[in-house]
Amino acid sequence: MWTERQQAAYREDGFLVQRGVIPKDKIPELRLAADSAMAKNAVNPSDVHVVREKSGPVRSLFCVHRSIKPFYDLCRSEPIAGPVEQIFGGDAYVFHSKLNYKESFEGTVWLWHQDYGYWRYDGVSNRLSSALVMLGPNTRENGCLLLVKGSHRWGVLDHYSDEVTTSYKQWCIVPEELREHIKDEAMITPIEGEAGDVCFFDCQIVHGSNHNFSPANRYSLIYAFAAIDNVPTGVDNPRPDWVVARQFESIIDRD
Ligand SMILES: O=C(O)CCC(=O)C(=O)O
Repeated sequence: MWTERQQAAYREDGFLVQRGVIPKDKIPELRLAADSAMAKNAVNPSDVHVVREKSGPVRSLFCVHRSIKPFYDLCRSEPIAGPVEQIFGGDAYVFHSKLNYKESFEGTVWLWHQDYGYWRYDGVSNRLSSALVMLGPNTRENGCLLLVKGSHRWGVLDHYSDEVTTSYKQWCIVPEELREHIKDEAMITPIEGEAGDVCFFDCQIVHGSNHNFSPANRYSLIYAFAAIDNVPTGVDNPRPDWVVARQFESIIDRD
């Protein structure tokens, strides 16, 4: 569980990185699950939703918490579910999950955005938060997550839908807004780390990531969590259930 100080840091900065909280002996099992899901999906894309780079390699596997047991168990384990319960002051469910994989030299960018820049159109409030679990080294060279500290307090900035930069249609912050708000490169924090490190971040924090220019594949597993009573409602054309939950099972084990 987080200390008072850690909770205050999360509220102030909009994120908190915890080092080595996933036991080292769990990592091979998680990596194996990731690799076999990607290999399986080359043949049979049935359990999870696959998004590929324009050049072919997997970019993201969505909905990995539902059908892949080690990923289901991980988001219910204390190092993840404990802080999430503290963030919301109560119970939570998985709003969506994804393995964001960046293949060596080919994995492409995530343009600057706030998750709530588009999740707000799913009929939920902003009581949403994500946990990024590193399943291998995340470095500047391989395209680690980049966060703008404190930007979760800027409100929701103007977004537009980008359909050309990568293979994935993404809501991104308009460049004028970025120039107005991010005046100095020092405001950008690269979230580098090792397998087993976890970064929790607020759904309104401004973030993105670069191309993987390195010879190493990057593995980032992201769970987006919602407070248990924050369920999607009142949307005419809901997005598919691989990206917006229709099941609201609690991640907190009360036994
Ligand atoms: O995987 C990354 O590098 C960034 C992912 C991201 O920003 C997102 O999924 O919203």
